[in-house]
Amino acid sequence: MLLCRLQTSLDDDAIGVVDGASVRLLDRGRGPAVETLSDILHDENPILLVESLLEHDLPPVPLGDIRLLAPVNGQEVWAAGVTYKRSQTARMEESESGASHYDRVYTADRPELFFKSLPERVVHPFEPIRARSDSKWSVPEPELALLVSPDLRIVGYSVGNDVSARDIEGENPLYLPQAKVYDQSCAIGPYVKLADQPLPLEEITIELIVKRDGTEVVHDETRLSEMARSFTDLVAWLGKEYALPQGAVLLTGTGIIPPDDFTLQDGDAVKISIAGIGELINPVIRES
Ligand code: DO4
Ligand code: MG
Repeated sequence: MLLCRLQTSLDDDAIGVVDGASVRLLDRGRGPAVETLSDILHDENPILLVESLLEHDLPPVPLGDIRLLAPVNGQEVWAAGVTYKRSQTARMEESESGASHYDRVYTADRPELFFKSLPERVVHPFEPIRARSDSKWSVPEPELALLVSPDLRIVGYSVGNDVSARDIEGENPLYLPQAKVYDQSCAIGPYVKLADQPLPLEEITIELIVKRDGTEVVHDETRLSEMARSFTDLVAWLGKEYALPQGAVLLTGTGIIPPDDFTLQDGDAVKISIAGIGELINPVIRES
């Protein structure tokens, strides 16, 4: 089941179930206290809850008639790094001083985890992500996003973009927060696939396409099975000594690195697709 957060002419923060090219709206007034999408995700039985709230009398709303919002209600957004071999190699190449850190963290027991975004700063689907004006080498990082409940269950999956300034990160590992956390550097959505069954990692591809003036300038893909760490391990480390009363979104790292001569430019369009989970599309702005 795919859920979404959306804005309609009647409701600023509605919840829907994706049904082909339409959305079936939920009536939050019908059942137990449900205010937000997180209330459903964090429930013991989200599918049963959704079924009890479905508006059977209303016709489905075409996706083209609504504004889809990032499926984040109050969760902090964290990210894991160097979880794919491809990412380890790229970081070691980009950072003379930090190469050994990236090498070691790939195989260490403790993963690299960093804070990425406050929930209210997450960029919605189709809204602009940004390349930092003081970076000459900025890239999208297409990542599977885990929706994590306060009691550390993985309750859903979405698509995330950990937009990053590779030159700033490469200059000095201590600049990582500036390379990763700035206005419009984190996009998530549009849907949440409920984690009611394990994902068939071998079969699920993550694809990145960047278009410039209508022409593809980056097109690459990887598989979730290429990831060197398990989702449960990453979540356990995140919640080890850190309470998450609102739950969290955890980006699981990138396995796609655009060619070294590529940098995001104003007007680019970034599309990240994860099979069975959704397509996250954002235009790029870069102010000089
Ligand atoms: O340490 C650098 C960040 C790594 C990262 O964001 C990734 O591998 O996705
Ligand atoms: Mg990343």
